[in-house]
Amino acid sequence: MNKVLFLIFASIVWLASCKPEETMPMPVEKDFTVTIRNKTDAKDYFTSGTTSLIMPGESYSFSFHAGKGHYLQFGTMFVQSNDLFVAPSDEGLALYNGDTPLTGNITSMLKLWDAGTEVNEEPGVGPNQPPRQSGPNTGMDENGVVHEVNDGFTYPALSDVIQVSITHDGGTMFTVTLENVSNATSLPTPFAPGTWVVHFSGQKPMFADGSAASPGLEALAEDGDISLMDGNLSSKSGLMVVFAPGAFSVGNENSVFALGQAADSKLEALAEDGDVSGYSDVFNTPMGASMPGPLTPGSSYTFSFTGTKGDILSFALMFVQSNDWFVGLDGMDLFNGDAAISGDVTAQVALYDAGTEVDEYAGAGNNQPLRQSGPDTGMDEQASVQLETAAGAHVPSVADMLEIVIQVN
Ligand SMILES: [Ca+2]
Ligand SMILES: [Ca+2]
Ligand SMILES: [Ca+2]
Repeated sequence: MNKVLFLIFASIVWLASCKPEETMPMPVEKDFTVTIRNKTDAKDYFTSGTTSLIMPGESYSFSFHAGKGHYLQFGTMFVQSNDLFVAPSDEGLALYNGDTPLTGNITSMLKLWDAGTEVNEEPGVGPNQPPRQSGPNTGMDENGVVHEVNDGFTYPALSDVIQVSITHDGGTMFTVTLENVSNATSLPTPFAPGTWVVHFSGQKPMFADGSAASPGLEALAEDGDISLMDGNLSSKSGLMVVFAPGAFSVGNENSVFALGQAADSKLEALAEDGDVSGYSDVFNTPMGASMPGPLTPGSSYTFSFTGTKGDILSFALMFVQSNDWFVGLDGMDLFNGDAAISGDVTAQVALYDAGTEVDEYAGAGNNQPLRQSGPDTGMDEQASVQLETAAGAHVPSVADMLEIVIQVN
């Protein structure tokens, strides 16, 4: 063997001896952080709507959902006037007295208000009143404040021109009926299109006694033009979206919840009352806060963990304006091959019903956390964990409520 061949041979032997042995692969392990942000806007009022023109002899009804702590305000123009309108007191009507819903004839709770925006003329005669004026916003400016009418003119008793009643239709539903009974008086008058709003204690959503009228109230009270008032109320109305502290699991199974199976007691407490005390891995303190608290509009929860290739991530957090709904992630793979998952994973998350408490209208049910008398209050449902597919049109989609991002650290 010549020297060159020997060197080649020796190299091959050496290379062969260096072939790595079969060893266990290093586990692929990463540190992750999940951020759950409530991307909704806060709402001032629960819901709002409009009423139609009501001619003498006609009536108009509207319905809405409301729970304990909700109030009703509404207003409609007394058309044979310059700027008078019929409404309850500026703080609205409490829809519950303790556990008892407001029902029956509520006409005596209404007042005839003067918006203070246009100088009053004799009712039914004035040339700047809608049936006779040349156009909207015609008449002498008053530059006053909203007050009960006391202009020296004679008006029929309010109960002789309008009758208003409210029924509680069961559950959280109410219906209000406005009836124009002014035909039998000396001053038959239409009632113009108006607005209504379901709001909270202490709010004055349409006007304040003793304060100048808003432009929206001026148009409602002078011309029955509700476009401004309705736009303002509807833009501020809606379901306040809040989530409670949640729990998560990382490993080879979802140990937070099991789709299609009855909830255990720790999931029941999480889903009905936002109580995560049954879980060891929880997230409960909004970013920037020093104490555990709810996930209100604009705030975020975050939690971190170490994941190994093959692990799945799950979590659940209560949708507070419900009886037993939660938003959950059901076992998302943390790795794709050896690559750790990162980015926006909101599309993997869904709304679930824990199946432990019968559902009421979201945001109004009196057995939901903001209104119930205590934890674990409400009718037993005895169902399994299911996707919630009939939440109601007023409940935003998960993608419109939350942004969920996973980062690899
Ligand atoms: Ca006028
Ligand atoms: Ca339920
Ligand atoms: Ca409950």
